[in-house]
Amino acid sequence: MLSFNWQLILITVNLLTKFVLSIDRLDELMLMNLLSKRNLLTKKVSYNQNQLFIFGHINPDTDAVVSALVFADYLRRQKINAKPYRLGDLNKETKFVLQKAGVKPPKLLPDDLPEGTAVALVDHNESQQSMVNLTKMHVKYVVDHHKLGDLTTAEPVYLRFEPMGSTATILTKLYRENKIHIGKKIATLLLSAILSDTLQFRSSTTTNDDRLMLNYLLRIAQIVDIDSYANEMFTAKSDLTGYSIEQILLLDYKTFVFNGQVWGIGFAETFNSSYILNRKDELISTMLEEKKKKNNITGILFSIIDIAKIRNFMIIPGEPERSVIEEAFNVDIQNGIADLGSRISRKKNIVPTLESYFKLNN
Ligand SMILES: [Mn+2]
Repeated sequence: MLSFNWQLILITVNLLTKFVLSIDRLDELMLMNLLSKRNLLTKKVSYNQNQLFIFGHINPDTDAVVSALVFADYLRRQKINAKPYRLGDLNKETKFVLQKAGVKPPKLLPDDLPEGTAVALVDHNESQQSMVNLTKMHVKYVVDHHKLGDLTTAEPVYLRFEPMGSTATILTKLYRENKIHIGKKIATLLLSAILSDTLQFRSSTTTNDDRLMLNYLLRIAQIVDIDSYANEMFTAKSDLTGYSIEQILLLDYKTFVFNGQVWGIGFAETFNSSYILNRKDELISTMLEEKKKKNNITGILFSIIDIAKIRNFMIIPGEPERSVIEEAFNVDIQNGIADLGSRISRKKNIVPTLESYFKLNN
């Protein structure tokens, strides 16, 4: 009834406006204002505003998506009205994992969350890598394994940070510490995210806890051949057919602030490094375009991680990237490629080195 009355009132207001307009050339701005107010009143909200919104970083990877799904489960089991979301399209590895676990992907985060909405961040904490209006939200929880960034809160907050190989490892520990049962679906999700983030323990970010939690989860998930399961995951991730070069650049792309400069660093972890290396020239022009498009970016880098060889080939589009990478990592750059050897972790081998380089060259 109420909404029907509102409709009537709005239609009347609208007609009146048109009448007034016809006799008095009412300012166009005022009409626009009225129309936009009508939109606000009649727009249906597709979510419960009293719930907690949980999400991982933009350009989500398997750990970001899984952590949102699993942390929502963990909180719901404690009667907290939590719901998982994602901040972008799923990559092919994540699609494979969700299918294996028999879990539906989380929905895209609505872009009209009102100020003060309760949110939980998983697998990230820097505003650069989060939803657009993060600073206007009420951050209630953060579970993460990255360096601490620019996060500040107005109220006390639940924080769980540990330098583990994946956020999924920390979440597994949370379940176990609180004696919450982990079922087969959740176990499959968690172990896949551990494998994904550590590249099945090839990455130097791997800790003993990652191995312990993975072994614990394997029994629940009843996965017998972990090597072939990991290979299937990485093969799915390596399949870049159907993506444009721009999509490949942005598939696993994060921006960081060094000394007030924004730097973008894309990653592609793949069994098939030659596929991307062969398209280096296209990639470089796309990187330069991206830099022009987002005019606040000082430098842009793209690493091709060969999962089998454990090797990082970084594509250098020009200056200032060339001199920064040469000096920071003490490497030679040939044909626009810096061979960074076994430094395959962005968070452990690339970002900290750049951070200290910029600190010294302030
Ligand atoms: Mn992660």
